[in-house]
Amino acid sequence: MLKKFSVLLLVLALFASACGDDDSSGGGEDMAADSTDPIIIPIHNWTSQIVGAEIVGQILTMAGANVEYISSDSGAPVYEAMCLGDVSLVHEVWESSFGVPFEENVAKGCVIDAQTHDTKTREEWWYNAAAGEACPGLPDWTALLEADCIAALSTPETGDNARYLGGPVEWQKKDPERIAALNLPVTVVNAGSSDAIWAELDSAVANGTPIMSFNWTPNFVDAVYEGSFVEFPDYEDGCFDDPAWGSNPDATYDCGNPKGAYLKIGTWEGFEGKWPHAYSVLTSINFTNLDLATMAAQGDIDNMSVADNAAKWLEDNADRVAEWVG
Ligand code: TMO
Repeated sequence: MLKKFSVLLLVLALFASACGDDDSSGGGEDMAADSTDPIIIPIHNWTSQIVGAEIVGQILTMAGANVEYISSDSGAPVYEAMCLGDVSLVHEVWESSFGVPFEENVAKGCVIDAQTHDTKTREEWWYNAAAGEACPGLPDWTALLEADCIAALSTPETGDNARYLGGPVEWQKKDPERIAALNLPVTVVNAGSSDAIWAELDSAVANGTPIMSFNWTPNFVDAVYEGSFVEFPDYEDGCFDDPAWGSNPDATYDCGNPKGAYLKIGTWEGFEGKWPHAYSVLTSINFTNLDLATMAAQGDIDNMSVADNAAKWLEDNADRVAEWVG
């Protein structure tokens, strides 16, 4: 809006001065208008992302853009689609889940590392209070080598092994690799969705049953359930790609996931050229841990609809949003 207005002013000024200057007189870059083609925003399968997609879309709409949504796999396929221009942005690139396909496509040049949020993320195995009682050595991962602990976490489905409830496969966790590298008597069962994890957590807590599952921060869990992340050997460069690193000299992934990991915005390489104003607005968006935790809690604890959740967040953060929109 503002941009259209300033374009109009400039046109009037040129007209009034009856001066034949062309674009080269300056301001040429500011003058480039955004394409009216829609900016395509993917919707993934966890609450903060779904709500944040709505918020980002509304912010870009305030900036004059047209936006469209598509449901999309959150793993490598979304970055391949972004390379083709079929998806315009991903506003929650979690390092631990998606860093590998994201960085591969950034290296190719077809995806742009456009913005790093202040949010610091962690994605890791997590256990509830009952598991902590059954496995007094936790959070240290070597507790998962103790027979009593493994027995407490085993189910008919996993036999003699402990059960680990992983996230959907598309979240690209290297759980089987880690289990092999650290020789853990653990079997992974992948949940179909984040809601499936929360449903199991809820009933395990209600029944006082030990459970070990995938979890991440920021989300709503800290506010509701008692539990902790398992502490594996600290991630360092090399753990994921150099077998010599770590306690197992023949295997990668003998460590935990990175702590304090990034959350980024990635875009299609053609984004800035096609929608320069929207790009500058998009890259001023900066979500904090509290922002993501709030979006998650409003959805997963308060059961707000996506529309109400996004509207409330936008209202509660109107000053920041106004600054981003410019
Ligand atoms: C990618 N996720 C935040 C669900 O771990």
